[in-house]
Amino acid sequence: MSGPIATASLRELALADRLRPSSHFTAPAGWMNDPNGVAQRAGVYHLFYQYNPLAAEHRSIHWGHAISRDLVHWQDRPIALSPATGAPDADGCWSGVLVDDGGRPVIVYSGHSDAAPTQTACLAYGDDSLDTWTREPSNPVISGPPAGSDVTAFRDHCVWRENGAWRQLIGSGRRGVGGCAFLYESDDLVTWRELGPLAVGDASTLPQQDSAWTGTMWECVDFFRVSADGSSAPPDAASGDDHLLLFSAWHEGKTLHPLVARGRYRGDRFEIDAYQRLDLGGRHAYAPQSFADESGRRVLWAWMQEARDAEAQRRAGWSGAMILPRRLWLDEAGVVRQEPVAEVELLRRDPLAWQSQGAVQRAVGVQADVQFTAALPGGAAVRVALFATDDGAEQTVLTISRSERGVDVVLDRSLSSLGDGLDLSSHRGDAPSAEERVQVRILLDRSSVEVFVDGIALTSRVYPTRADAIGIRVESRRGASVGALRGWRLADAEQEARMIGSDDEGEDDDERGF
Ligand code: DQQ
Repeated sequence: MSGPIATASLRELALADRLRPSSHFTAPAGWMNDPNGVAQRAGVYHLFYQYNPLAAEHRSIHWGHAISRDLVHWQDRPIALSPATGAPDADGCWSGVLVDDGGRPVIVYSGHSDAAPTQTACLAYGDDSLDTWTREPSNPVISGPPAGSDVTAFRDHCVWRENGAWRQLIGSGRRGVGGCAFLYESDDLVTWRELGPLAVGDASTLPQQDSAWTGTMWECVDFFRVSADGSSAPPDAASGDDHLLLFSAWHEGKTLHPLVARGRYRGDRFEIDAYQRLDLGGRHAYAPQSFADESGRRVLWAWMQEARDAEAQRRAGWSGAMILPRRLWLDEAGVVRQEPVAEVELLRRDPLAWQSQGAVQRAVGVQADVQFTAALPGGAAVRVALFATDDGAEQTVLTISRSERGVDVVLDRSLSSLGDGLDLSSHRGDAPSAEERVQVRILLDRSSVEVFVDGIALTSRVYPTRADAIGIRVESRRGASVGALRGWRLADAEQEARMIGSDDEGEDDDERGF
C-alpha cells in the first residue's frame, strides 16, 4: 500500500478529479467522513467533520472545522482536534458533538485507541472562536460500557441539558440482542452516572439483508424532539412532544444505513413506535447529525460515502462529501420528511434549457437542481435518465411509479459507469404519499445524486467515465404527466483557497475498518 501523500499533493489530486462534488462541502483533500459538532452560535453555522488530512483513507482521524453564514458557502478554520500520543485519542478523535456549557464551547467525542481497540468518551474545551481546543485533563470521562454489559461496540455521543442536568447517549449494541443507546447523566460533563439503555433494538425482527434492518450496533445516535409546528429542540420527557432517535445501523465493521425511530420519551426510556429508513440510498447518507438552528428548524447533515473501491479513493486524493444540508420534520401522519434547506437555492444559476420530444424532455447538466411535479395514476411512471450519454451506454436511471403503499422510488446504477471497482447496486424504497401528484427534486453534483420525492430522500454516488455523460431526460410513461419542470445549473460553492493542514504529521501506514 502506498504511504501517506503530502497534503498539498493530495489537494492537487483532488482538484484534478472532475468527479469531486463542488457545490457540496468537501474537505480540502484527504479523507472525510461523519459530520460532527453541527451547530449555530451567534448566527454562525459550524460544521466539524471526521478528517484525515494525510491520505484519502480512514485512519488517524482529526476534527476538521468550517464556518458559514448561509449553510452553503463555507470557510475553513484550523483543525480542531488531532490525535495525541499517549492520550485516549492517540489513534483518532472520532465522532461527537458540540455543546455550550454556560457560554463555554465543549466537544464531547470518542477517543479512539488501537490498543484494545477501544473507544472512550472524551472532552475538549474551546475558546470563543472555536479555533483552539484544550483536552480535559481527566480524559476519558467515560472509560467504557457499563460494567457487565456484553456489547458489540461503544462510541458516538448525543448530549443535551434537561431538568438542570446534562444527559448523554452513547451508541452501542447488546451482543445477541440488537443495537442500543446507553443513557448517562452528569452535573458537570466530567462525572457521569449510568442510567441504563434508553432504547434497545431487536436485530432478529428483519433479515440482515433488509434495507431497514436495525443492525447489531447503533452508530452516531442523535436524539431530539419535534413539535407540531415543525420546530425542534433538545429532548424533554416532560414536553409530551414526539421524539426522534436517528442512528446508523452497523454490523461487524459494515456501515449499513441510517434509520430514524419515532416514539415517546418517558424519563429514562424511549418507547419506540416505529422505525423508518432515513434515506433510501442507505450508506450514501450515513452518520447523520442534526441540530436546531436559531430559527428552530431541524438541520441535518450526513456523510455521502463513496461507491469507489478503497484503492480508487486513495488514488483520487480525496474521499467523502457532505450532503447538501436538509430541513427535517415529522408530518401529521408520523412520517419523517426532508428537503434541502432554502439556502441551497442560493447556488442556482442560469436555468436549464429544456427540449421536448414527445413524452421526453431533455436538458444537459452535471451540476444541477431540477424540480417537477409528477401526476401518477395507477400504473404510471416517470423515468429520469441522469448523467446520460446519447447512446445510453452510461446513464443512471431514476424511476418513480405508483405503488400500493404510495410511490415506488428506484435508482438503477447498473449503467451509471463503464469504470471498474464501483458499487453499481440499485436503491429502492417507498415514498408514502396519498396524493396522485408528487413533488420531485433532484440535485446533481458531478458524482452525487440527491433525490426528494414528497420529502423522502434518496442519496447516491455515481462515477460516469464519458465526457458526454451529461444528459438529463425526463420521460412520462403509461399515463404519467410531468408538470412545472424547471432546472438550474448549480454553482460551485467551494472556497478558492482552502486551509491546507501540515503534511508532516503521522507516518503510520496501517489500515483499519470502522
Ligand atoms: N465513524 C466514526 C465513528 C463512527 C463512525 C469514526 C461512523 O465515531 O461510529 O470516524 O461512520
